[in-house]
Amino acid sequence: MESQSKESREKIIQKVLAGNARAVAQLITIVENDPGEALPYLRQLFRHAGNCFSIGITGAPGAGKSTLVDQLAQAYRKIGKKVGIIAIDPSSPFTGGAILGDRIRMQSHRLDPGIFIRSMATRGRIGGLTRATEDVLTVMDSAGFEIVFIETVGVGQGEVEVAKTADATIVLLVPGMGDDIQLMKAGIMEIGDLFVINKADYPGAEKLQAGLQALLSMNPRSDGWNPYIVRTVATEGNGIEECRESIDAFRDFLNKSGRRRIKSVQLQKNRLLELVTERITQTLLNNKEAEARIQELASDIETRKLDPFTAAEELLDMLCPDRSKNIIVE
Ligand SMILES: Nc1nc2c(ncn2[C@@H]2O[C@H](COP(=O)(O)OP(=O)(O)O)[C@@H](O)[C@H]2O)c(=O)[nH]1
Ligand SMILES: [Mg+2]
Repeated sequence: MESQSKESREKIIQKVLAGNARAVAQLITIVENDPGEALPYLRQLFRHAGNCFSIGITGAPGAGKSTLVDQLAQAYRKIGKKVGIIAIDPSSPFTGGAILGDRIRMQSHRLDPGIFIRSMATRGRIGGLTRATEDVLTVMDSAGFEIVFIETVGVGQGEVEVAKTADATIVLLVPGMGDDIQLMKAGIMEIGDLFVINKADYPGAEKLQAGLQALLSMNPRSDGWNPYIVRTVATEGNGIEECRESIDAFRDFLNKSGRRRIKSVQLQKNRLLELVTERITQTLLNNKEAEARIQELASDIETRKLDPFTAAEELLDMLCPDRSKNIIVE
């Protein structure tokens, strides 16, 4: 039984590496539904990944993210790139998957094996979604998708987190939506490597661009990159080439300046620490004795018999009894 499942696992991995869309879809489903089962796949695929450039897109609902991503995907197809799209979907558990628009989108690309679209339901769990998105990226990356777009649902903190896992982040704005004020509030300014003013057919595009330009020049970035501002009418395909070139310019900047590696190491560090935290929590919760003790400790903390800081130390001692003898000493 064990060897048989190992064999079928190996088959799926080989198919993913060969870029087989069905196998990619199959594995992503495993990643979404059962992160534990996905692990042996991800372990193997990981070393084949690292070649794709990922682009997070954030902007208010209705700003035109999906339309823009579709256009950009076509633009990259034209220059022969394989493109993946991860659409983070605000769907409720009732629809359980893609919203109608995205389903239609997926169908329109179905005949092109060079485009792979996958939507992922948030179901209210942004934290886990960041992890799942990274894993899905690993799958698409190892399957040979060279450009992967991650379309988020909005501009909240969680979306910002998801967008930050990408190599580049596009912030999409629309004239006349009071976006200029929102920008400063949400801290969105700092995450945009490229600002796209979509629906430039609406009045106020120039004014928004000028305001944005002013804001950007008042807050120069420490890495030396000056974010481009591009105006698009995504529905018409206007400005799309310029947008793609701007993405490529940022990628060149990242590579030439060495920022790509620095950024990537930072991302891997965060990821590693998150994984360790998760594993520690799991290890404790999977142990009956520890779990019971956690319950007791929580109860004692609640009645103020014990403070949470001391309790945390006790749990760490349970995991690692010889802590004081180890290299990590406070
Ligand atoms: N007038 C105009 N409408 C656009 C433009 N881009 C997108 N739209 C429309 O805006 C609506 C929302 O677009 P969508 O891509 O679904 O937005 P998302 O929610 O950000 O993904 C759709 O009806 C699009 O056809 C544009 O540049 N100009
Ligand atoms: Mg959308």
